[in-house]
Amino acid sequence: MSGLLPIADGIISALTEHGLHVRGVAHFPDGQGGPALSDGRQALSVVLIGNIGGSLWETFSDWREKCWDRGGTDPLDTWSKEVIGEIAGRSGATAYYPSDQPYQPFQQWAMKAEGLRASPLGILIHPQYGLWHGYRGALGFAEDVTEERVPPDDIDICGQCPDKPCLSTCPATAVFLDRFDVARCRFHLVTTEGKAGCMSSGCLARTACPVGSMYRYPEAQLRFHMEALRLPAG
Ligand code: B12
Repeated sequence: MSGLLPIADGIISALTEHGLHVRGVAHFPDGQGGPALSDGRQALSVVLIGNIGGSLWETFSDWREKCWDRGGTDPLDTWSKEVIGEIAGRSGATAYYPSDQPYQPFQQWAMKAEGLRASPLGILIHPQYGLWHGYRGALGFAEDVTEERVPPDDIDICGQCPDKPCLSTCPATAVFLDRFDVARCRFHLVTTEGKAGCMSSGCLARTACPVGSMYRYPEAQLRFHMEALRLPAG
C-alpha cells in the first residue's frame, strides 16, 4: 500500500518489522460515520493494520517465548497493543483494537477501504489473500492521510466461485450462502469430530476455499485461533 502522506508513511516501515501491514485506509468525509478520536473529534481517516497470511506469526511467537506468562490470557491482543500502541503514540493517532468493547466495525471499515465483501463464512474475502488475513488494529487521524484516493475494486469473488466448496465442506453444516450459523459451528467444535477436525487443523470450510490458498496460516497459528474461541467444555 502506498500513497500515504508523510504523517502516516512511517507507519508502514514500523509495522513491517513486526510482520504487520497497512490494510487500506477508510475515509470519513467531514468525520461523518468515523470513530471518535481520543481528543473527542471525529476521525477523518482510519488506517487499518493487519496480517497477510502468516506474516505476524514468527515475530509474535518470538515475543511470546520471551514473556514469563507467555503473553497472558489474550497474548495476540496484548502483543498487538504493544506494537500498534507505540506507533500510535509516535504518530499522534488514536488506536482501536478489534477485540476491545464496544466493538469497532472493523469489517465495515475494511469494506470501505479495500472494497472487500463478506464470504459465506462471515470472514471478508480478499482477491489475493482469500480468507487468510485479519485485522490487529487501526489508527484514527483527524486529517486525510492519503495523497490520492483510488476507489477500491468491487469484485464479487464468492458470487463468481463455481463450486463454492465452503458450503459443502463444513462438517457442522453451519455455512450458508447468506449466513454463517455461529451456534452450529460452536456446537460442532466441542464434539469428538470437531476436536479432531477443525479444532486441530483450522476451520475446514475456510481451508476448502480455493482463493489465496498459498496464504493459509501455519498449523500452529490455525490451532491458536481456534483455541482462542474459548469454547465451553464438551
Ligand atoms: C464477536 C466476533 C466473533 C464471534 C461471533 C461473530 C458474530 N456473530 O458477530 C465469534 C467468536 C464466533 C467469532 C468467530 C470467528 N471470527 Co470473529 N470477530 C468478532 C469481533 C470481535 C466482533 C464482531 C462485531 O460484532 N463487530 C461489530 C460490528 C458493528 O462490526 P461490523 O464490521 O459491522 O461487523 C461485521 C461482523 O459482525 C460480521 N459478522 C456477522 N456475523 C459473523 C460471524 C462470523 C463468524 C464472522 C467472522 C463475522 C460475522 O458482519 C458484520 C459485517 O458488517 C470481530 C472484530 C470486530 N471488531 O469487528 C471479529 C472478526 C469479525 N472475526 C474474525 C475471524 C477471523 C473469526 C474466526 C475465523 C477466527 C478463527 N477461529 O480463526 C472465527 C470464525 C468462526 C470459525 N469457524 O472459526 C475477523 C475477520 C477477519 C476478516 N478477514 O474478515 C475479525 C474482523 C477479527 C480480526 N481480528 O480480524 N468472531
